[in-house]
Amino acid sequence: MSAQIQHLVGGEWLTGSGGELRSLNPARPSIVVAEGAGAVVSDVDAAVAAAGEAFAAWAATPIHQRGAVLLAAADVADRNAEAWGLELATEEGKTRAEGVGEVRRAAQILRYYGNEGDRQAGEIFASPRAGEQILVTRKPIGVVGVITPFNFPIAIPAWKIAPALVYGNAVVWKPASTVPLLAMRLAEALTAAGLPAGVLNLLVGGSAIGDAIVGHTGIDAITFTGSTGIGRRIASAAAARGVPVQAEMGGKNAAVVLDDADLDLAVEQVMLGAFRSTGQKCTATSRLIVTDGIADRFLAVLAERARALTVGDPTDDTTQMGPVVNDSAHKSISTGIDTAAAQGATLVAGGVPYTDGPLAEGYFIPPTVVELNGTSADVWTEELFGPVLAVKRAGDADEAFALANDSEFGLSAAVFTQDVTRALQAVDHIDVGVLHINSESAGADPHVPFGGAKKSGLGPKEQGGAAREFFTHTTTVYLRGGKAGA
Ligand code: UN1
Repeated sequence: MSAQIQHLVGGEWLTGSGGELRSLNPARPSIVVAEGAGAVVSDVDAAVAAAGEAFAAWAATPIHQRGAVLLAAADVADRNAEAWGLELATEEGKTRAEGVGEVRRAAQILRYYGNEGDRQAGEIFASPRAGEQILVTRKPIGVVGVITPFNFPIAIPAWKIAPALVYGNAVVWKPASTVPLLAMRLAEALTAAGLPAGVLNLLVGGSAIGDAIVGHTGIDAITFTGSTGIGRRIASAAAARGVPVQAEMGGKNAAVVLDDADLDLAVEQVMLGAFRSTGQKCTATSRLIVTDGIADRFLAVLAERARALTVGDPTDDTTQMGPVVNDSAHKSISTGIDTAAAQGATLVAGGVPYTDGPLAEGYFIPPTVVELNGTSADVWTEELFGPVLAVKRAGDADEAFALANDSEFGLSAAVFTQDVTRALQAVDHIDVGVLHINSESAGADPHVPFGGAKKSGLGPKEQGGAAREFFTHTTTVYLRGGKAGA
């Protein structure tokens, strides 16, 4: 039986009055995971009003108390990790193990921000005037619009909503309409943990709801993760209203494998980077640059591993890679592979659609590796957001680093070498927000900054101490005693 989609406004769970929404199981699209009516634009007014009303009392609540709510929500998420992880796999398509891991990761993020009160420390400056000190205090911004993607249906919302809340903001949240069930689970965890009514409002719906949030005069800041096209649209609408934006957008992340790399380690990590979560991560490895001395051996082993990957229903524990999220993703990725072939790319592995059996019924794409021999192809520049890896060879490390930078994006990269000099050159030369030396391009710890360089990101970074830059503003206080001449 499918779950009922509901919206959370002012502490009440409501049935929507908009168009019918359904999240389908991408491995078996005849199965409906959650269904119900979507939100309508007037719900945005109600949600923003509820958030505005709840804001003052929440902002005035001591940060340790706000954190205690997040800590309790982390416990709820951990207690439900197995059940919600299975739902996540069923709704989004990543494997059950990854789904359970993601729910636990959301709990870890909630816990990290739950302890934020203990880390708050301010700044005091010397004053050029006698009897005065200058201090800097932090305040919440107000009502934050949160717009999240399908690919981490609980972890990305947690890493936006947890800092928003702990710093005293109220939230109006629109998740991707492909993953409403997991959004409801996070909202449930927070309400069960005692979050006051109206502090978090959840509206499930399509782009009209997102646009209404972005354009609403009661929204004081917007945090977004998703495609570059939508991110730029949000950023320009927000700029017109003078509203700050934090946008995490596309990636075309390179793995660079140099001649001296440990081949087994590099193959294993490139496989994880390219194919875990079916390549549906903004941090996934979608480009591979391999230097000539190791290229033939590396590509032979990589092709063999890619072909041997067990693709199937994500709830089956032998499955290593599930489907992509929905029909339109399946179509656009398949078209991307066909275009690559038409533009002269050579198929190294995969690339041939499944035509019968359960893999043809679901939104499955084979793990695909294509090599570009001196050709330029869209698969090198455009994010397909699926299990497709485009390969180029390089004569030496300098050329390899230059190819890694050959993208308008700059989210993450991975470099495989055992030569510390080369590793340090990579740090200097590769222009990305997140660089992994000898590990895959995806992955992010909650206590360190996350976000991209170049066209991958806009505004302050996420996670760790960086999140405070976005979710608070400062008041600089010139503090003097009140007695004349004292
Ligand atoms: C990760 O690499 O584990 O949308 C997290 C995304 C990123 C998060 C990546 N914002 O894929």
